[in-house]
Amino acid sequence: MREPPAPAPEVKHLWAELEANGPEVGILMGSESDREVMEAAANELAERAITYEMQALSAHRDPRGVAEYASTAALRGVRVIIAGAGKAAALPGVVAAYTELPVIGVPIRTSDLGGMDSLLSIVQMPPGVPVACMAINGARNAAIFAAKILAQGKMPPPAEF
Ligand code: RP5
Repeated sequence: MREPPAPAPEVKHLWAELEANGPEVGILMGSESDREVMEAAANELAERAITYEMQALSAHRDPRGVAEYASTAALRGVRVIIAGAGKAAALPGVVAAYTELPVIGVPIRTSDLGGMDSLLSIVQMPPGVPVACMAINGARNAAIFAAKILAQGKMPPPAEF
């Protein structure tokens, strides 16, 4: 049998840093001020014994950080990304632009426009770059939806009649 190709010496150290057993779900939020809402997603995943990581990362304030996170998440073992953001909520869409992983967006309720700003920002993705948009503050549903995605391929075959 052929050996798999060895990484080039100049990138070998990057392979050592890869954690293919990373968490199954990455929860991102545009700001620490979103954490209270997004905790509902974390709690739901924890109840279902689904591993996750959670961090605040802003598409507008730290675009390079978002690009790095999204473009390396799959390599670390992440299989679904949940991204919550408010106002001009670019985060889920920008994440989807950098990864082939399914992205679930959670529009955060805002004091000025009630979250309609967040909802419309997340739901109106251009063709080719989909984001699954939950309800305003729908963080728990985002986790349930992530669980359903992760369950694909693990279902027992349907009973024969
Ligand atoms: C968005 O702006 C965040 O997702 C948050 O919902 C909103 C306000 O952020 P902060 O000003 O509280 O950091 O980017």
